[in-house]
Amino acid sequence: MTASAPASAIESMLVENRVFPPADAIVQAARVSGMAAYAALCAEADGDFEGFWARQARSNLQWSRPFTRTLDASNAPFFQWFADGELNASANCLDRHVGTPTENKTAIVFEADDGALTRVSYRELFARVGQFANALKAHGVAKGDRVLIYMPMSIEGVVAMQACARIGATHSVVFGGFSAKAVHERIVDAGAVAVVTANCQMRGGKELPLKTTIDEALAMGGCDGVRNVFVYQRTATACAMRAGRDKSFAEALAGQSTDCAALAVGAEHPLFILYTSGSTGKPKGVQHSTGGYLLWAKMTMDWTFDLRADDVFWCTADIGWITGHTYVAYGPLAAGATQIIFEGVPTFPNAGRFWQMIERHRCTIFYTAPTAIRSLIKAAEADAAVHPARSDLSSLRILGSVGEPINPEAWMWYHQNVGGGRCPVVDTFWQTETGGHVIAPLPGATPLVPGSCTLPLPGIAAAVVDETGRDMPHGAGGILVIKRPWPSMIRTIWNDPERFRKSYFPEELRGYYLAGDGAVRSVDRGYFRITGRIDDVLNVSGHRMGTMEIESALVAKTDLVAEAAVVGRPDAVTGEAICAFVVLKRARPTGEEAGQIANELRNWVAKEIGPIAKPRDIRFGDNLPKTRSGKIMRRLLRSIAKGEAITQDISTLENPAILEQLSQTN
Ligand code: 6R9
Repeated sequence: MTASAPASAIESMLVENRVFPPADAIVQAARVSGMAAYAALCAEADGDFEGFWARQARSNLQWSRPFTRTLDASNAPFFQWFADGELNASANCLDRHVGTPTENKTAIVFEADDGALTRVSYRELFARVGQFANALKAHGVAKGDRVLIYMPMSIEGVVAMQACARIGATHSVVFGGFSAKAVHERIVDAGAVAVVTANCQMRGGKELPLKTTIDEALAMGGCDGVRNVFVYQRTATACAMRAGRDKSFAEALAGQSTDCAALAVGAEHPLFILYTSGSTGKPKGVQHSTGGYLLWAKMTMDWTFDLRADDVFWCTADIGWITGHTYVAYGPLAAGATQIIFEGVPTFPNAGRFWQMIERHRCTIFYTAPTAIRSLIKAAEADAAVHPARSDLSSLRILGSVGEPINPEAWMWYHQNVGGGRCPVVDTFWQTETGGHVIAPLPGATPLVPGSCTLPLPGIAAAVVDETGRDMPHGAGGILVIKRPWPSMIRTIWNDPERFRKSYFPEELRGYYLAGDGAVRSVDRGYFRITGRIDDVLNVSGHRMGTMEIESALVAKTDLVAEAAVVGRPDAVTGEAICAFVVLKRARPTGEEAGQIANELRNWVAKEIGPIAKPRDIRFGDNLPKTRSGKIMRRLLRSIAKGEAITQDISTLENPAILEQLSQTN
């Protein structure tokens, strides 16, 4: 762990003096109106922490049984919130709107890859979720069971998640880009009893199979617990169906009533497990609660996005990631919003797709990742026909960014070219583990500074500290922590409470939550700027990838690979790019042969983890730079990957000649 931010980041922080205060009209109409209102909420949370959260929980959620206790810290860091209260997450997303004027409102506008549209109202969604929930029950899925969901972006994917929540089953959604091996690992770790998948997903005009991946995963052994596989027929293309185990949606839903009473569960009941990358080779099953998680999903919709009844909200994240959980599957529904769900990719049929969709649906709140913005900037610069200026974006009122730091240049482009200079850009910092936004501006209050996620939301005790937990002065880089628990925080790592404690609450940090990122606060405003991960986690296109996971995948190719080390290097579009240094069991290849083997290894990693984990660069060496005690010197590899001269101290390096060899491109 390093406690210092890169000098360049601090420097640009100190010179960033563009400030964009919210326009008066926006402030006046906002839910949290002006900085005084923000400060008042912070003061309320500070002064009466439990009272603040209890009031929010009572006013934002419908409880089947009211809670009497707000926070139970007796078994810290295994905090419990609203523990004796009971509620149902799906009831809080659907039933609460049925019988109100919202029931006829469009809940989801689904735009398929080919542009076809499907709309469902809250009442229709309520019925579809009820029917799917009954089908799950009829197949023996019960409260506490785990259901693995491997679905395309679709109304059906959200229905599957909501149906699990409705009957108290815990879902674990796996992103459709993960391989059979990765799916298998998650099925086994979660102990899933059922899988919900589709024959395929449509992306960029192509059919990508999903069900075959599930078949492969289930054939790997250890999945005997999986009794049912529900298959959504996305297209007419047939897929193999195993009798007794596999059912099409049509078959499973036939004859099922659309009425399914939502099961009230304890507030701490695990709503879902979502696997994410950590510093070791094994992904972590981040476990979230029902009450605390949903509370923050709803509250941040209202606060960060200043949601209004007539908004058309669009979060482009896949339901396989946390952003797609909180800001597609739960938050917008809990808040009664109309949202857009998009099946395809931003570049099909052309790179103007997002802008055309904003125009088509009169989208008002648009939430996407810096990687997407940067790649669309590139595309717009190369081809004026896909520039946002070609679309009518006047419906937009708020823009959001998530997943990685947004560089000020991309922020400015987004603000000007997409937001027409009038829409606040909310740069939202959060993580799978935080459940929802933790550091983010409020659009009707916070003056914006490009490249900064600004200030913690009320109730979130974020701080920058040194390695012993002491506060760092503003302007000095350090470790990002959250000093007090909050309702939507991770509850544990599934099957591994010890890893949970060690990863997030290390002893030397005084019980603070360790985010795993570095941060620095500006001298003038105390604004946070995230300087990147301080552990062995990379952020590639906003997706978290563990370097150890990729290394394990590479060395699993035992006929070829002797040793591998993976580092990240900065990339203008994807944020970071994956670079692998590989020692083969045969002579170091060069030229064409090196290219061939590199491709073979890339495809291997795609099979082991998924295409998103494919290394961009692969360099072969006779060895890796190591200390005399045998430790790989990753900081040297990072310099080589960047193509920069090595200026670091190499006195402990055992084999200095290797640096020269690895620096040559091969
Ligand atoms: C929501 C999500 C979490 C990691 C996090 C950090 C990076 C996310 C960011 C950001 C700078 C932002 N990150 N949002 N860095 N500014 N606005 O992305 O969750 O996939 O778990 O990734 O992403 O490094 O630690 P997750």
